Formats: sequence, structure tokens, C-alpha cells
Amino acid sequence: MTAKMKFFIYILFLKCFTLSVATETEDNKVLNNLLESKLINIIDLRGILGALELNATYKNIKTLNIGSKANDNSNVLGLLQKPNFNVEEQMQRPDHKAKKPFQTEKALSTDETATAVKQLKAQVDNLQLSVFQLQNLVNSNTNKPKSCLTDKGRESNQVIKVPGVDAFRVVCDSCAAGPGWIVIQRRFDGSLDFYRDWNAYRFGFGYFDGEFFLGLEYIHHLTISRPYELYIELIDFENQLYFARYDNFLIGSAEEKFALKSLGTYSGNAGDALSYNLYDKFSTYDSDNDNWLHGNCANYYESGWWFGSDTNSNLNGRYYKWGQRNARGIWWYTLRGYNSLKSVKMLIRPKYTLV
Ligand SMILES: [Ca+2]
Repeated sequence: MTAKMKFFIYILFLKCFTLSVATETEDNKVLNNLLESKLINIIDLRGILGALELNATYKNIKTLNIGSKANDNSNVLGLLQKPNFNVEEQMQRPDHKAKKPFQTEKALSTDETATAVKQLKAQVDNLQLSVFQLQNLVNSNTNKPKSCLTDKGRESNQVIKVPGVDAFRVVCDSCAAGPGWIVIQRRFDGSLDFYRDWNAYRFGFGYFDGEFFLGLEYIHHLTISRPYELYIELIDFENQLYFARYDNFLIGSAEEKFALKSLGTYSGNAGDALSYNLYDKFSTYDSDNDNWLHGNCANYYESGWWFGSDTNSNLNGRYYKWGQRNARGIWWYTLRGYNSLKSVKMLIRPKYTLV
């Protein structure tokens, strides 16, 4: 069998293989097997590719120096069968292309091997792309969406899936108020600027291992998927911990400007500051959805929050490290008036724990 025939058999095999892969949609075992066989296939192809390149080089040398013996393929077959040929090393050399002697016009015009090499390279590229896509598929299946309710640790990351939005990552908290809470907002050191625009609040910002805001879009889809409760943990600069809990938390969609549609019944020791803004829409400095005719509360309080004609809380305000009294700070009016708080955490959890 000539190298050319082998090449076409490989191409045929690859096409069949690729088609069969496209129809596979089952579990990780199948995906992993496919992935493995594709990787083996790539290694095989690189072997053939390297052999063909050597073949071209060999022919080039013969064309230039030996003349009539250029059609002798016996050494080519030997090269194709050689098991320890180091293709990787040659492929990875940065100056690999520049030094390939078979790239001279004279050699390529007398040998179709160059075309075969080019096609094989394209096949390898396609295979690598499909391997990448398969790996993503395996990863997404491995990280199957879970609930914070199944989380056993104090704090961890989980992938959550709810209708209407792609799976997304959340921070779970089992420390603040029992198991199963999703952290939707966290402030504790002022390292992150929360005076942000509509898109930032819509899709979230910050770092899961630091300060962050999960994103109104995700909070909306979570709270509309089933009844949720809200827990707000507040710590002042005397390290006293307070909380406000609401047993039926729901916010509207982007079209509804993420209005605070429901809070339910309040309990806690921080006071019920949030009910003041029940039914109010969310505003940011570039999206004024409040009822204040003469301005934008988000600009005035330098945050993004639910505002009507005014507000009784501002948990996304400026972080003041010494607990200053400032309307632009992080405050919960029923607790410390406008005095800024040291840390705040907002968490939500399904109201009924039927996982
Ligand atoms: Ca306004």
C-alpha cells in the first residue's frame, strides 16, 4: 500500500469517525471514549503527517541530487512504518517552516505529497477543534448543575441551572444562617467599586473569593423559579452582627427593571429597612427608574439599588473604612441611620427545601 493510499484511507476513516461523533450525545463515558479515540487519532495523523513531510524532503533531495531514483518509494514506506519517529519535536520548532527543504517550488511541483501534507494538516486542525468542543462538553457534564442545598462545606462554588438562563456559578454559604444559601452580594473590605452601570448590575461583577454582586438577571431567574427567602447579614464597626430576614423574596425581569416584587414577612434584629422600597425598581447611574422627579437616586447615593422617591437602605454604596456617617455609604437606616457598616452579605435560599 502506498503512502498516498494510506492517506486516503485515513481521510475516509476520519470522515466516518467525525460523523459518528456528531451523533453522540450520551453520558460522560461515551464522551470520554470519543475524546480518547480522537486524541489517539490525532497522534496517528501527526505520525503520518511527519512521515509524509520526510517523504517530501527525501523526494526533494532525490529530485535535486539523484534524478532518476526519485520515484523509489521503498524508503517512504519504511518511514511510514517507523514507530519512534518524533513528529512532535519537529512540529514544535518555531523555525520549522522556514527550514523545511521540501518547500522549494521545484520539489513541490513534482510531488503531490505537499498537497497531501496540507490536507492532513487541515484534518488535524479540524480534529483538534472537535477535541476542544468535546472537552467542553465533558467538562459541562462533569460540572453538572447542583444546588447549594446539597453543599456540605462552609462555603463553596457550585454551578446552578434554572430555567431561562444558562448554567452559572454561585458561591454557597452554609455558615451565616444554616445550609443551602446562595450569596448574591458581599462587601467586607472596600476593594471593589460598586458604583457601576446597569449592565454590570444586570450580569454581575467582582470576584467570588472577594467582594461581588451576582447579577440581577440571575437573581431574577432564581427567585422566579421557586419561592426564595432573603437573608441580609450586617456587621458594624464594633463587630456586632445583625440580620434581616424576609421569607418570600422575588425580583422582576429586566423588562420590569428588576423591581422588588415581593419580600414576604420580615424577621431579625436589624430592623425592617427594605420594605420601604417594596415594589420599587432597580436604578443605576445610567438607568434612572426611581420616582424622584428631580434626579436619580443612584447618582445621589452613588450605588445601584431599589429606589422609589427615596430609600431606607444602601447596601451597594461606597465603602467607608472608618464607619463614617455618610448617605453615600453602606447603611441600613433602621440599624445605624447613615452610619456606614463594616460588612454586609446578602443571601437567598429556596423557601421549601424539596431538592
Ligand atoms: Ca428619577
